[in-house]
Amino acid sequence: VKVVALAGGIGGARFLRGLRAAVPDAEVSVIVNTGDDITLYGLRICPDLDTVMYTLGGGIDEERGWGRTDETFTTRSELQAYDAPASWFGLGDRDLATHLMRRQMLDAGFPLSQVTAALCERWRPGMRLLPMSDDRVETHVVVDDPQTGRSRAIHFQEWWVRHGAALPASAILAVGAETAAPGPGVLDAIGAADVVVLPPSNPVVSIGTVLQVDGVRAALAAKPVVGLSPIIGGAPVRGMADACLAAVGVQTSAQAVGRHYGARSAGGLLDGWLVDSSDAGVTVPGVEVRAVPLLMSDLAATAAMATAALELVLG
Ligand code: FO1
Repeated sequence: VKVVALAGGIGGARFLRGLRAAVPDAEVSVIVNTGDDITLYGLRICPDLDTVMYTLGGGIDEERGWGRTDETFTTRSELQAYDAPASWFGLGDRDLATHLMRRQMLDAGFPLSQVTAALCERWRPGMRLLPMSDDRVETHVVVDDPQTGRSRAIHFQEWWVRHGAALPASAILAVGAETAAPGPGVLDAIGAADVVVLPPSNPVVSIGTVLQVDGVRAALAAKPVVGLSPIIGGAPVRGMADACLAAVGVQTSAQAVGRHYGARSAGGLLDGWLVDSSDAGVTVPGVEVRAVPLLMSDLAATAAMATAALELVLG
């Protein structure tokens, strides 16, 4: 079976580990959000690509959910001693090696997709990681500045990491998405897929950004699509998806997110929508909804979620 998954960071990465365990023989292509990417100190930081790569490759810090295991932050402390403007962002010493490699390959003229493939030769994630685009797309968040009373747009990472998504957002914009071409292999992978899975990733800044890349949404219209709710009992399982949903006027509930994605038969995306057992009773017109346990508490529980998702649309 050929599976395409769209993915963001931690939630997507953990789900993919379950998917790999559930269907080890499946050919899985992951279209990864690059809207969270940011350039700091001249380095191109790709949090979602790295989170997926490290998680599937056994190199992730399990507790934080991002960055490397056994990480140290000596370089960051040194940067803080210089009062470096971006020292709010925690780039670890081990993680820095990935970024130096990426910088060197990008400088040598390789596109992000090829750089990602090269980095994956070390991590062997067991699936194909495809950046959604080789073109630069950066998510910005429009916030009200209490000092000036004016709105201003800040990079998603500044909003998320520096401000803990606590500044109320009035809009979230994927800058560059309108002209970004899909990355090599992205549309072909969807075209060849038997099923497309939307993992329990952030529906706005992860899945929502991938969907803005030219041709992706249209390609999905021809395929069975199943999604897993990142919202359980009215709250995000992890992360601050509620702040992102509020910015686009969607309630933080499994039902509202399902309806936000919408039924494929009605111009939306979904054929199937998996919600947590505690959200049984959710309805999305035109979509088959099933309630199963959706907490990714361990690999077996996550693999069971992946199996339920595939069964919902493939039978
Ligand atoms: N998240 C944080 O909350 N604080 C950090 O300092 C931080 C650093 C970081 C470095 C590399 C990386 O790949 C991810 C990092 N993240 C950090 C996670 C990331 O900012 C977000 O969780 C994702 O962009 C949202 O999917």
